[in-house]
Amino acid sequence: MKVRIGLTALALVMSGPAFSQEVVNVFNWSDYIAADTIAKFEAETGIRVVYDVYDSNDVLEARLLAGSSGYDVVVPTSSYLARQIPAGAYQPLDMSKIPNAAGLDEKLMAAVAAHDPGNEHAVIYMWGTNGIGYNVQMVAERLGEDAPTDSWSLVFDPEIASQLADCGISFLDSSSDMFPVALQYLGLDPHSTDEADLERAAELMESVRPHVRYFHSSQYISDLANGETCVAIGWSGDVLIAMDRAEEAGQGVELAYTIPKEGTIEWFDMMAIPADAPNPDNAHAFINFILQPEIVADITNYVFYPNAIPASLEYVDPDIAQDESIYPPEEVMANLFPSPVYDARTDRILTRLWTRVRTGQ
Ligand code: N2P
Repeated sequence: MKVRIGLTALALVMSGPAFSQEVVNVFNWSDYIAADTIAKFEAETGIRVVYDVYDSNDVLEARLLAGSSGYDVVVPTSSYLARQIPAGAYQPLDMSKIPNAAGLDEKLMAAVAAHDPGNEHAVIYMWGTNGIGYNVQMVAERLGEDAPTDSWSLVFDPEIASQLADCGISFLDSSSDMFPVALQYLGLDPHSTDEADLERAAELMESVRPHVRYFHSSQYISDLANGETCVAIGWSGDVLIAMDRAEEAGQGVELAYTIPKEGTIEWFDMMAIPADAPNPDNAHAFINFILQPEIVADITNYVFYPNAIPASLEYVDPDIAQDESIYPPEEVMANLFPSPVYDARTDRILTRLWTRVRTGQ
């Protein structure tokens, strides 16, 4: 108890005006950090954290490429990082200032080296999958026991989606998350940049568009939890956060997360430092702090995404460590594919098609 009071007092003193010059500006995904991570960092280092959130790689990218974002640490998905590095968006990390990076899983870091050659610019923050979150009871009431909750057809087959429209379907508002899974469902290459393929994926999504209540990439957490919607294409941990909130509310909302059998995206979100970060030293300190096994385990326990520090598993809640929707088993992993890297031409096609899908015209 004494220690806790001591730290809080220290944090108060250090965040006071006398120390206000030491700052780190962090731009991270919403619902993506433990409740006490920032306070712990501030108490330990005396560096004040200015924390801002987004729910879209496209929003982050627009800020970064406009320059002078003012951010010191950002968390792009590795497939976006891949095209942002050659655009000069990031500085190489000084690994001598991130000794805890030695604890990163070598296999996972080797996998993301496909997007960041030599792992020079970024380290893994959390990773996860795209899948379907659904309300067990509402879906069963409408589709019976045969509801294809293990398949993308739940949301991409108009016959099925139309029966769920009244309880509310939501899609991620992210073309780079939606096109690959739509292509995969169609049996096409999920990484295809062929305009005809992308057109087919758009037509598929347009065919269910009348049954989709909204497109949003974070709103579905509370809506699923409250029973306001019944099905969401979403990110693994976010659906599990909804599940956790539903349980806590005790209103009898039972949710589940499914990784569709056709396969899905496995993505990695990366901590990186913008080229023009105003406080690069503090950025390195923040990244190093996060990579401590106990700290990163706290985050995993709070947001239900796996991290890439194997030594953290000892501190991860056993229910989470054994949850196959968080840590997919081998046979499911074999069905996952990395998020695609889109070039500027494909990006333009996707933006145009996505506007058409979203607006339904
Ligand atoms: C965090 C969602 C991040 C997942 N709430 C998308 N990369």
